[in-house]
Amino acid sequence: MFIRGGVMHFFYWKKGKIMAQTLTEFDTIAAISTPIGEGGISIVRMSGEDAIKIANEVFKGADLAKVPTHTIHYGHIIDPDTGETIDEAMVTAPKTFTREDIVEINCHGGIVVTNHILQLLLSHGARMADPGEFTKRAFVNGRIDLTQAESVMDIVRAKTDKARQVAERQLEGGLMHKIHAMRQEILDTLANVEVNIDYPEYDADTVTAKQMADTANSVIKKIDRLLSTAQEGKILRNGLVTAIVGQPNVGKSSLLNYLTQSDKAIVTDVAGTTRDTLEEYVSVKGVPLELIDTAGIHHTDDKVEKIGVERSKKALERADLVLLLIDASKDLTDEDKALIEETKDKKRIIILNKSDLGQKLTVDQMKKLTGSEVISTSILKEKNLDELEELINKLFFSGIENSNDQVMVTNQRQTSLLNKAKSELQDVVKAVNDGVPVDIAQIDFTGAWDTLGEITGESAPDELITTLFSQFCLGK
Ligand SMILES: Nc1nc2c(ncn2[C@@H]2O[C@H](COP(=O)(O)OP(=O)(O)OP(=O)(O)O)[C@@H](O)[C@H]2O)c(=O)[nH]1
Ligand SMILES: [Mg+2]
Repeated sequence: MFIRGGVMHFFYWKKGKIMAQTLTEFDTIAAISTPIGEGGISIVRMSGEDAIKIANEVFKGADLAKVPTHTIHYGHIIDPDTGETIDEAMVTAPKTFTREDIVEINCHGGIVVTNHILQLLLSHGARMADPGEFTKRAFVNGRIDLTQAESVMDIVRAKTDKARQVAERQLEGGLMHKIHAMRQEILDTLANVEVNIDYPEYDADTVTAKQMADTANSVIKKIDRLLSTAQEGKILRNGLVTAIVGQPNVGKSSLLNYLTQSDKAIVTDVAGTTRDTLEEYVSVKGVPLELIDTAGIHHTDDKVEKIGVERSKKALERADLVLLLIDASKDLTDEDKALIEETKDKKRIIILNKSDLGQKLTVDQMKKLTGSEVISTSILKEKNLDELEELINKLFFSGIENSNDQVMVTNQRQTSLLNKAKSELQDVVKAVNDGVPVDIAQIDFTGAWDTLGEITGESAPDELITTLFSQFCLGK
């Protein structure tokens, strides 16, 4: 028996198989699930064994212990100690997401009202929930796996529709099923290996070894397919870090303002207007960008500007995509050339701006010089900007826009575990090729099975689970 996150797991033997049974012993948790502020309604949520009992003590309208599941009931929240009516409310009491009794109190949206109701629940036996604890319970109760729990967070944080779609697919279990299938493949082979180790008279060592290597290769292929989505998955989830760089006064801040449809950045004809980096999230034709407007990168003795230039360089290092602006109405300066050189290993688009003032540099010349994507624009006259957006989209999402059923790996945790499993399987293949005894090669094979299980949470360590859920927002 062991205890994990308030849950007791028992193991026992049945028909020669090890069985696990989980006994949950949960206290009742409560939190405000809607953002704190003024709004039409707010929801205070409670989950756990005593949820219905506690709710019945403060809710007058219906006996929540007797109502059918998935129904909503009108009534009042009343402080039983003072008899004071706190608010009108609609209350649901279904068995839902967490697989335990959940009560959701829909009250008027307002900081004081919601806090008062929450305090009432806490004083009647509920405990304040930790961030992500509702979702954690759904996981611990076996209602969802870790990839699905992660997708809940991704849906909440999705910055574009595409990111939401990918997360929804993960919530439906897309990634989980793929991982399960791979684990099953390994497990089936392992079962065969066990049989052969138990009956060495079959002398099936070579057959078994080959089987193990074949399965390893087959799973490696599947892992590779998933890993190939990781870069795009990361971008969808976090946004493509995009640095707008160039000499002072070329129109960087004007571009940020155009793409964000705002006037967040100060634009003037004074060179050196932007002194600090400015970050904004924006969706450009479905591509989520974390746009960074930077101070013009050039040589300066000004103390403040110098710090700004340093920050611009840091943004440049961090960038997945660089939008390098050059004033096309002037000759290329040495500082332009230095920036072209500095960004040559990055994914970039060179923007020849101020085309309305005449063009000393043509797109073709620049393409020849740099081998990069080049586009000519006038941000002031809004010329060719739609084409620029198309180009950004094309550069990153040529593959995935059409692949609606695609399962993607969306976070670093999943990616690094897939890489680990892959390397364990590669070790298996190598061991088999080197003629290492089957029971030794089997160690890495079992290791890969375990590592894949960490992705879904079947073999994830406790600390990881705690850390993961603590990143959630309160009430989720
Ligand atoms: N003619 C013309 N002017 C432009 C164009 N794009 C921007 N400008 C003007 O150029 C000036 C500088 O624009 P900003 O957007 O502040 O340039 P910046 O690169 O952010 O400048 P710093 O912050 O000083 O590095 C402003 O007066 C803009 O209106 C363009 O395409 N054509
Ligand atoms: Mg600027």
